[in-house]
Amino acid sequence: MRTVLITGASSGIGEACATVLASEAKYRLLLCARRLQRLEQLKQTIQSSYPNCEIFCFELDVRDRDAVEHNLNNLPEAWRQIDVLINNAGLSQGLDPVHLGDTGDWDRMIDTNVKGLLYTSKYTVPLMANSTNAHIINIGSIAGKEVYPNGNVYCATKHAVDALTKAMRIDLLEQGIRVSSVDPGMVETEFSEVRFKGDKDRAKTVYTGLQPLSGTDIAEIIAFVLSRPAHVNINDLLVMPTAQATATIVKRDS
Ligand code: NDP
Ligand code: 8X3
Repeated sequence: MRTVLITGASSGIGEACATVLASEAKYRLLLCARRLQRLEQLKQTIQSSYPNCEIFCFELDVRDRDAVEHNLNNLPEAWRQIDVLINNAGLSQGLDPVHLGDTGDWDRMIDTNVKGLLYTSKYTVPLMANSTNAHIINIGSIAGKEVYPNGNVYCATKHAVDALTKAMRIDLLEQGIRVSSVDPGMVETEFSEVRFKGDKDRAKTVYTGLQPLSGTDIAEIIAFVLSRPAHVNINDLLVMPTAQATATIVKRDS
């Protein structure tokens, strides 16, 4: 059994990762996010299908350095060795040109997508010391490979994730910790609702006339990356809907 820590497991890709990994009966799940109630509900749902799947949920805002340190240093005894970290917690806020951008949005994206990923990694790596099969998967994005109009700060945070994945692969080489990134294009989750601050209609238009990826599509790919033999590392995996050629060029049914 490998113990997996998933950040941002209360929704979308993180939630799907928990469900898919539980179905494989090879993983114990440590789930965190700010919405603890959603995590507890997910735990119940998963355990109603997979009663033997061990799950521990805790509330965590990855932007809070002290909370990340405290929670990871004070996990229950049975959960103090971690084999897999899925750095998934992240968000986009707003879609405006730089000179009109909201600085609060910028702070939330940088603090969550970059600093949150760093804090979680820093305090998880020591818990991987006794693992014989340690693996960190960072969730990047097509936005970490390209820059698109008004995507400025979100794209910058995902370019930073791309750089940090490469850096962590170098820094953690001696410890034998594999580091991969999985970089999706459009995935229909709560992502666009969060970007547009609850405007569900605007969020829906992002996916109108095409079939986006689902959280499960990404989770199945993550399960594949994790399932490679210990001597094989998938460094970087970019995955797009068939109807999406680049960040902005998509084919929609008319
Ligand atoms: P969702 O909005 O559905 O899920 C985001 C998750 O991140 C939620 O569980 C949320 O939990 C968590 N989260 C956000 N802020 C924090 C925080 N400060 N501390 C802890 N958890 C936090 O979106 P997705 O599933 O789509 O997003 C997951 C990842 O995938 C993100 O990194 C995103 O950038 C990336 N991505 C998404 C794509 C897409 O098209 N959807 C494409 C490419 C990459 P809670 O609110 O409970 O804290
Ligand atoms: C999310 C996908 O294209 O909105 O990372 O940046 S995109």
